[in-house]
Amino acid sequence: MPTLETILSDITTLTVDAIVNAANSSLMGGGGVDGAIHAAAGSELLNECIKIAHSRRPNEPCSTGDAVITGAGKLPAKYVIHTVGPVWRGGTKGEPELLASCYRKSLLLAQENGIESIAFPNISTGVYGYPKEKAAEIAVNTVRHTLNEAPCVNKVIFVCFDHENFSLYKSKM
Ligand code: AR6
Repeated sequence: MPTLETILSDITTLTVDAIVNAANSSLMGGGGVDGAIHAAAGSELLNECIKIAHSRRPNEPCSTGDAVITGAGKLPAKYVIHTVGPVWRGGTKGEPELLASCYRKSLLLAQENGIESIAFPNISTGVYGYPKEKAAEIAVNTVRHTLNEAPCVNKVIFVCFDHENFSLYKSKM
């Protein structure tokens, strides 16, 4: 059985096969966890993102709910999986399905790449304004449901950066 863990930490410090980035559709970096990951990984990561962006749709290299994978530059992880969460617009614009898709597609990409351990941030709960409790429920349920399609993955870590998310995840595990 794969293990699911919740920790309070900075995701850039983790030695796991893959960390997930809460990116935006440009893949060119930004603030929050995206900014922290690019700052710690260095220019190699941005260069890989630029290459992917150039090979895809020019105005939206990664659509909301989708995910792409790169190396991890100077980070201790081996890979970064970049996924684009939905901006919260009240909950009736497909946000729950799009957020679930981020977790699901990230795990399927992990499986394709032989990744055994993966760490997720609390996607969309920062700048994108997704209510934290609703987001935590989707994260935990989607990961639980998708793991049987990703048998290679034996460890999933939910990395919280604030105490509110940390206690929400603890209560859902
Ligand atoms: N480690 C773990 N979690 C973190 C870290 C970190 N170092 N830093 C922040 N968080 P956000 P979003 C948490 O805003 O809401 C970017 O500009 C943070 O506390 O990073 O998906 C992108 O480029 C929050 O719980 O991502 C996009 O434009 C969670 O990570 C946009 O923000 C997500 O917050 C994406 O918005």
